[in-house]
Amino acid sequence: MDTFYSDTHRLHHCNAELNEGQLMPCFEMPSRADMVLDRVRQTNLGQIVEPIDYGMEPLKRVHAAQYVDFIASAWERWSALGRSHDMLPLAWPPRRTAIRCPEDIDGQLGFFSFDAGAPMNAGTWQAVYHSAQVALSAQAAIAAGASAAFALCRPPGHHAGIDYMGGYCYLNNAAIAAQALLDGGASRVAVLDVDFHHGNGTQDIFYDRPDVLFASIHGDPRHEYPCFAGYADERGAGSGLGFNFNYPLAPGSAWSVWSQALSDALRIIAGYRPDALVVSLGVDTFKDDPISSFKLDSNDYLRLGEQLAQLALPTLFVMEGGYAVEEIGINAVNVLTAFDASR
Ligand code: OKP
Ligand code: ZN
Repeated sequence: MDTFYSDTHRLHHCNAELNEGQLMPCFEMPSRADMVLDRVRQTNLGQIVEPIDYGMEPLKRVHAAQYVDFIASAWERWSALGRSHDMLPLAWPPRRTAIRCPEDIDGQLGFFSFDAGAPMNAGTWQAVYHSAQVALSAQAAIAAGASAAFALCRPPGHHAGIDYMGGYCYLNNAAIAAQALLDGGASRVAVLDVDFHHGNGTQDIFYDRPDVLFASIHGDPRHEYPCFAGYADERGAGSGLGFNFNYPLAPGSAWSVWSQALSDALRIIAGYRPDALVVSLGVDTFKDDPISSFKLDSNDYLRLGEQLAQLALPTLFVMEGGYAVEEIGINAVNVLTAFDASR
């Protein structure tokens, strides 16, 4: 399969994030994408393709226009205040608040985020914009008849909701691509999120809709980030009720447990009869991931690729998390090579 990739991701590189109460260097760093791209080259997975620019419109099909416009112009406003350090939110509205959008940048950063986990620097908007274009371009290959494509997105996207950023995510690349598939004529699209963390943003975007089925296998929110979503009883709302499936698993889960959730999710997806599958491909389920607690090993990703291929659906892989930088390429590309080999 072909890999869609843009060097623009390098422009997004921030200094610090909070982890376990300490400021630490950002785990979500440019070398992550470099390692995956190196592995794509080593394994001859397919061509490496530059994205086409589809503009802002497809981004605003899933995100609120005022949110997209905010992140697009935030750095300019920040630097106009003489600030050249990373941009971070300061405050969020608590329960029982009549939420109004403040006017200054500090207040608006809180208004358009759910945590302080999505810092921005001077190049962040360019990087996130092109990350979404990478997903859209890979999507276009699927729409044009390719059986699979790999969107090597960075930054990731699955924590970004309709009108908020958080957890290293700004624009929801997988959701933008899923919506583009529908806009291109698909009737139903399934999104399977295998990142260690619950895809709360993707869930938010499609929660009340039956045309996108969302399934996520992740660390139990009672113990794991993003802490407030990902419970099994979140099943959708309104006409979307019954089209959202969460598989929260205990910290420390290995392939034996994880693969049972996968089998169930694949059964549900097959029964939905989607026109295409979007896989939010995080490999932070790896045993040596520095911020996660699952115990998959590198060979398990081959099994994952084989099982996904059994669905025999046009499949768009969208890169999400994975912070064991030395192994991120091997693990992510194992899914893709095994997928290609077994269909
Ligand atoms: C983004 B993606 C746990 C800290 C969690 C934020 C993680 C964001 C993950 N000690 N910090 O889903 O890979
Ligand atoms: Zn993750």
